Amino acid sequence: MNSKLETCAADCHPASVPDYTPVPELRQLQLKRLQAVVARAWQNVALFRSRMEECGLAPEDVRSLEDIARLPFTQKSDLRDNYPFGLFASPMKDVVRLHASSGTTGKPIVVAYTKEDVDVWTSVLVRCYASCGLHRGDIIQIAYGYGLFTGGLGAHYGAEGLGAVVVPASGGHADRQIMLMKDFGVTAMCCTPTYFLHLLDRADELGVDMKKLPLRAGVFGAEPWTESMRKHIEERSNIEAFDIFGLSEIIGPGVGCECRRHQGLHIFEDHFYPEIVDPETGAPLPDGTEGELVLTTLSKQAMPMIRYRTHDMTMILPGRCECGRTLRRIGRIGRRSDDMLIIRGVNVFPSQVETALLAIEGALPHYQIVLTRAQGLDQMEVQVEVTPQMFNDKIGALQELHKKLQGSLDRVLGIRVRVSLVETNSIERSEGKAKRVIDRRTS
Ligand code: DLL
Repeated sequence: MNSKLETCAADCHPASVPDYTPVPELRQLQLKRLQAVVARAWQNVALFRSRMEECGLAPEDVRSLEDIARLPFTQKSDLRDNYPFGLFASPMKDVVRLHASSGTTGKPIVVAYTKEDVDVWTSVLVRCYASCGLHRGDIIQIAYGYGLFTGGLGAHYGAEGLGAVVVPASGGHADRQIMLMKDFGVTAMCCTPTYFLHLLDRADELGVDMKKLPLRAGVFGAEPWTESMRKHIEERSNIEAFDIFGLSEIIGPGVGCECRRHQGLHIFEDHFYPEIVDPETGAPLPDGTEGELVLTTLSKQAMPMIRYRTHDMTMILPGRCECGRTLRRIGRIGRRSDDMLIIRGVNVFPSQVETALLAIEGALPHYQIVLTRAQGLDQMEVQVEVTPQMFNDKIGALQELHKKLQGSLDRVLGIRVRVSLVETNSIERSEGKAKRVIDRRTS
């Protein structure tokens, strides 16, 4: 645990009480809410009703939590196909907010909230902050983007709900972010882990020592990051770094969050029901087995999601957390079932590359994967930034580093990829989610 956090009374916010609900009571609540949300979706969402009918099911058929496995899945394509408002279960007069996720191609996906949905969203974020040991009096800077992306406003409402002082910085403008952190005595930072890395680099250039600032916690999410990255961040800033998870389709940030034990992310199960399924067959998988996370919103009004296929690969961790929360935990999300690269017949995930690189001293956690195709064969190049000292050193040191990185990547990936060492700051920095893969294959 980080010494700067020792002084705060963790979990002091009354909103975190539901985190400790006895399991039988929690399961009863989940069943009641599941039955209600299925009935609501059946009555108001044509797509869901027809899918249920195709399976020969009616809402009354949900008699136990296990019955959830009989319900049809919802996919991202369902949101696209019903763009913009086709999956709403509330009349427009009850909707108070729309968000949208950019999507890589074509139209974005749209999500809606009633006033009650926004209140639930705020309440789960308050519980996230409380589980990170934050409370009233903390000064929380939100550097997730504000706007259609759920990160900024979600984190903002939660921090206000906690009673903290909110600095709504939004994304970008690194120098100004650092100035605010310093001048306002910011104690917690919310942004993507890669953006925080960028701030660390920029602070170094500006001669600001993050370790000396009052900053003591980071609530980082919206993209995969590894334990090695956490170590790197914590060592350079002397903060405690927490992983927060969420997705627009379900609510935004705040579906789950780490507590101070850092042994997985607690899912706020009274509002979001997690299942793990085989990504190929959709069959349920037992706790402790990795598969695709499927989530059902238990209390969402405006846009309920029943068995939504997230494509995020993780597992439900068996056993209880030492923190005393009764909420089940998922493992950190390292990869998505749809971001797998197949390089000359071998499956490669970008997160494996990060693990391999950060195992080696001298490489910075700024990297990019460039895919090309030559004579019908896929080629993968990993570009890695190295510390300025390395570039100034004798050529032998660079060759040595190259050899170590190559060896580490060979071991972790199981195939040979090209490694290129590049100068600090030559890989484009992102203000939000990092773009790790540049695909230059033409067909
Ligand atoms: O990224 C919501 C969010 C904002 C979460 C701020 C945390 C903090 P979307 O843009 O809809 O929503 O993207 C959701 O991002 O399915 C995961 O693939 C990925 N993701 C989100 N959090 C994490 C995390 C927001 N902690 C998609 N670790 C999800 C790994 C994450 N991946």
